[in-house]
Amino acid sequence: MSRKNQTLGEFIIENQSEFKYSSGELSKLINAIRLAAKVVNHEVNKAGLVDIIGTAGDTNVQGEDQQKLDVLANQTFIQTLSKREIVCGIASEEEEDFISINSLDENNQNKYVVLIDPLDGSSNIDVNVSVGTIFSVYRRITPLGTPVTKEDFLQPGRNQVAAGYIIYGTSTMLVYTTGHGVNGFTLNPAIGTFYLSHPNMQYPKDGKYYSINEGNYIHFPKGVKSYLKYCQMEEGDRPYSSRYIGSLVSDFHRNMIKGGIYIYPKSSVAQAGKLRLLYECNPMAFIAEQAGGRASDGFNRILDIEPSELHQRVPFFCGSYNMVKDAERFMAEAQ
Ligand code: P6P
Repeated sequence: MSRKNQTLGEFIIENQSEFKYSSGELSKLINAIRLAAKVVNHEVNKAGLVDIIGTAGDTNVQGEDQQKLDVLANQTFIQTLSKREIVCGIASEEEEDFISINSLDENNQNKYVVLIDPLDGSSNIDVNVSVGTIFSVYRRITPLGTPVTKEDFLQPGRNQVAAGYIIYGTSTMLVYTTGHGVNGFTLNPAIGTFYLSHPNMQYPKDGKYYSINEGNYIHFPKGVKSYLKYCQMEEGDRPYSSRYIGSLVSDFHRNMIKGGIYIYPKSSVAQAGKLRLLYECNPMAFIAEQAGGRASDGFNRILDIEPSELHQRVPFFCGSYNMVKDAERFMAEAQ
């Protein structure tokens, strides 16, 4: 049961019964995410005022310049989650390997692992464009009380028990699912409380926006080129509009509200695309499907991909169900 303007805390309590096999830990986990989101939101919103703009003078495991806020967001989510005796492991875009949280303690009964992209789109921070945090939650598959292993993280996306994102935009929102639909909560910064503003979010089956970096057009596979020409053709309800913010969370969020498709395909310069399966594509795919949308690599359902590496990349087609189906048709025809 959800009521507009319910607080996130009230919503979690009232929907606790939906969390199968959980005696409250998953609720505590979402509450920990909520707290970390408020801390990061505070830092992101004052980034222009203090010396936390710009690079931290280091690169992450991806070889990307770490922004100071990347480091801060990463540390905030890891510390907040670690302190609460809920998770036995965390994997992050900003960390080369996964982090074990007390899992060497044979009495460790913490059954969840979390994978995060602590600040996606962070290269947009210094130009004041929305950025986001993405999280994905699984139940560990190795026995409680034993050390957490990479196997606990390399699960297919269909095993997720929760996933969500925080978008630090014109307003800050927390959008998440536990497998029972998607709900969006907007932060009232004056009192630091998230309120249910978007109950039961639904991806429109069709849309008019396509989000892709057309600067890479010459490197795209034939099927993507054909689909883009279809989007731009004067016919029926087309041409569509191109909207590409360069921030996955922002493009995804707009498309989920207004209808649209986001594509980051493989190309001759990015053989597996750019986005990471475990902490970007899987959580966003879980949310998309829970909202009636669709997510694939152009051919196969994202949530059925069997992971092999922590930071592996996959091509990503995600959004309005019928638009993704159209794109997949062009990809198949080009085979
Ligand atoms: P490009 C941000 O770095 C990100 O991971 C997504 O948030 C965004 O959609 C994409 O990469 C932008 O990549 O190559 O178009 O600049």
